[in-house]
Parts: sequence; structure tokens; C-alpha cells
Amino acid sequence: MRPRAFVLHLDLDAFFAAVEQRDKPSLRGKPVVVGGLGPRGVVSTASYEARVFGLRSAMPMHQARRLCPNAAFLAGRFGAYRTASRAVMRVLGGLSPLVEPLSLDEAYVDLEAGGQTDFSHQALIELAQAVRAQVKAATNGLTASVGVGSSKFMAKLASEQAKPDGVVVIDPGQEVDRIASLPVRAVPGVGPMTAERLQRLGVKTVADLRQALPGELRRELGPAVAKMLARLAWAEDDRPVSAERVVKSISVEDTFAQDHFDPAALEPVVARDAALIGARLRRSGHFARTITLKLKLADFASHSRSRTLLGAVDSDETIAQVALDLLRDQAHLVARGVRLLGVGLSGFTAAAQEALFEVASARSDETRVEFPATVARGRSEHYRPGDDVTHQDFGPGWVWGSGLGRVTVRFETAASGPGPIRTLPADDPKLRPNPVLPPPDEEEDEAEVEAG
Ligand code: TTP
Ligand code: MG
Repeated sequence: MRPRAFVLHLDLDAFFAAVEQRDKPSLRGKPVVVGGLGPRGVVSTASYEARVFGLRSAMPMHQARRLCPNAAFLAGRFGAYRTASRAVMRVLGGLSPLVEPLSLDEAYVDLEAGGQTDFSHQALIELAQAVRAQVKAATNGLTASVGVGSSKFMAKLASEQAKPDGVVVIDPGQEVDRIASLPVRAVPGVGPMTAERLQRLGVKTVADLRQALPGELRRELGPAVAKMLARLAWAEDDRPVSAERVVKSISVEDTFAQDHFDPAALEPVVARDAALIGARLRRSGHFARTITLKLKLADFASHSRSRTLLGAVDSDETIAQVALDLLRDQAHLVARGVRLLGVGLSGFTAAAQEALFEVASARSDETRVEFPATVARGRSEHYRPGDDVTHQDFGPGWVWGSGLGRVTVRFETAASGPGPIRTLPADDPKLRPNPVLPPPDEEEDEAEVEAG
């Protein structure tokens, strides 16, 4: 570990919602929710104005609508998010050659590799403020929070504490005290499952973790995780910032305390894993075409089956549906006892291919059909809330709502100030979709999915 605060972590504030507020002036200062708008959709993110009502990422959309009925509920515009992300990563690339993107809106930077020599508190605060100003300028107004510390753990913690729109520098020497009273969830790698297991041992905070008996931790979590956590509890984290993160697949796995013999008992596990992994996929800004279900049996035999869909998807519902189908295909194995179940995604693309996606066609197993990476959405009946449109007479605007053959559009842009609303026939020949196209793929885009 280096005694200098050389890791910078940057994370945009309420990213998807902030892009929407930037481009839709009438929504600035108002509750905005971006996510799946269908009956089983979940919240991707909520603006800080909506968070006051208790809205959170991954919350079911129907619950969000109940808690905050007056929010604007938008479907999301990935082209715009990817464009903003690209601009942010460029700014960070100017700071150091060692930039590790974790998702579309989040990255670590190794400041030492970038030639920084002054690691005084004041110099780091100034640097972080300068980065935030550059990000704001490069994205036409998005705010980022920045944390700086002596490790990834500290830098990320610092940026969380800086939220929203702030800077926190954790000086070397402060680390151990700084984390003592935090819940174990603050430790990297501790997800809901691990936290639950720790809770069973009476371990709630980082300080509790330091007191825990090594033998108990090993038994509950396995030797590798136990060792890692024992170190992280003392803020020992020497994970390097690494720019090479070409991740081609992501997965979640559950190892069961007792073997399962009944496929029905595994179905809720599959559904939960699908939601977890779906959230990670959306966070990375990707869509996936291949879904894999892995089973490890009591006799340690390992079986996995994959299905490649015709179109790339990112909804929990579709991932779950295909994974459950794969489970059904392997139901005969379950009788041998399942000790581990995993759901994985691969075949990432930057754009959805919803027009081509039909679950029925997904059932024809293991057939790979190549399609172009982007399919233009484009018929009037497909206008989704938040989509960009343009009208020959009224200019550019966004879809406020649609249905019954009509589209309601607010004619405004990032630069225009709040604009008027008009309701038009959905087949008005003067009205066209006007999507922000995602930037062409560069090498760096490969690195945006978190490993796991
Ligand atoms: P986050 O950085 O976790 O959240 P945020 O930027 O919206 O808010 P803040 O950082 O200020 O707390 O995620 C970045 C984007 O990733 C988010 O805007 C939407 C997307 N996302 C999902 O789609 N699903 C999720 O479960 C999460 C956590 C994020
Ligand atoms: Mg963020």
C-alpha cells in the first residue's frame, strides 16, 4: 500500500436522470424517474428530487409510481447516456493513462501514473474540483462527485461521502478510523448475501468485523472471502487501478448451504439472480444476447446451458424467463442435488434490438443469428416517454406520453428553456423520431462491464 492518496474515484450524480434533466429543461428541479415502464419494470435511477420520496434504483416501478405519482417517468435514452459517458472518460483519460471504468458513469484513476507529484490535501482538493469542472463542461452540465484516497476502497468511499456534487479527500492515516463505524455493506465485495451471513455472526459494522473470530468467518464465508474481508476491515486494499478490463461476461452464483433437489425451489433463486445481474448489465450500459444457466451438482459435476437470443436484451423479466427455461431443460439434473446455481450474461452490445426480440424465437436452442448491432426504433406507435422527436413545424422535442393514436410532445431542448406541449396524431407525417445515436464503439467500451 502506498502512503499517498493516489486513487481518484469519480461517479456522476443521478446519472440517467441528470441527463434527462439536462436535455428537458421543464424537468429541472423536479422528480424524474428513469427505468422500465412496463408492469414489471424497475427503477434504473431517480433524480435527487425523487429520492426525497424514498425512490431508489431497483425498486419496482409500480411502487415508485405510488410513492411519487407526480414524477416524470421516462424510458431512458442509452445513446445520450453513452455519449455523456464517452465525454467523461475522455476527461479522465487526460488525467492519467491508467483509468479503470466500472460502469458508464464511474471510474478509478491512478493519479501517480498520471504524473501527479503533489499529494497534499489542498492540491488534491483543487485537482478534484478541476476534474469536476471539466466533466461539467464536457457534458454540457452534468455534475460528478469525486473521492480521493490511498486505495480503491478509500477513493470510492470518499466519493460516496461527497455525493451529490462534492469532493472528499481521505488523507493517509485516517483510513482505519474512518471506516470503523460503517456498516459491513460499505466494504468492497460485501453484497446483500454476504451481509446477511455476517449478520448471523452478529457482525454489523466494520469494527465488528475486526473482532470476529477468523475461524467463524472462514466457516461462514469460505477461506478466500474471509481473508479478504479481514484485510479490508483494516483498510488494507492493494488492488491496482487497471485499465485492462475487457470483460466479456458477467455472472452471479449462489452456493447453497444445503443441496436442492426440487426445481420449484430454485425458481425464486433464478428470478432473484436475473434481477441482480440485469441491474449490473443496465448499469454498464450494455445489452446482452446470451444467457447462461450453470448448475453444480452434489457430485461436483458442472453443467451449463446457454441460449443466444435473436436480439440483445436488458430486462430482468426476459433474462429470468430464459434462465427459467434453461432450468426447465435441466430439470432432470436437479434430482441429483444442486449445490450451486449461477446465471450469466455475455454477447454484449451497446444497443437494444427489441424490434427483433421475440421470446418464441428464443426457444429454438443454441441458434446463433447475426444481426447488425443497432436497429432503429422508428414507428410512431413505438414512441416511449422521454424519446427524442422532431417536428417539421415545431422543431425538436420529447415524448411526454402516447396512446390511442396520439403523441403528446414537449417542444424544448437543452438550450431552449422550458417549452410548450402539443398533442399530435401519432401518424403525423411531419413528426419523426430523433434519437441520439450512441457513439461508435471504441476499444475502451469493452471495459465497461464490471467483472464479477
Ligand atoms: P449509480 O452511479 O449507482 O447511480 P446514479 O448515478 O443514478 O446516482 P448516484 O451515483 O448519484 O447515487 O448508477 C449509474 C447509472 O446506472 C444510473 O443512473 C442508472 C444505472 N443503474 C441501473 O440501471 N440500475 C441500477 O440498479 C443502478 C444502481 C444503476
Ligand atoms: Mg452515479
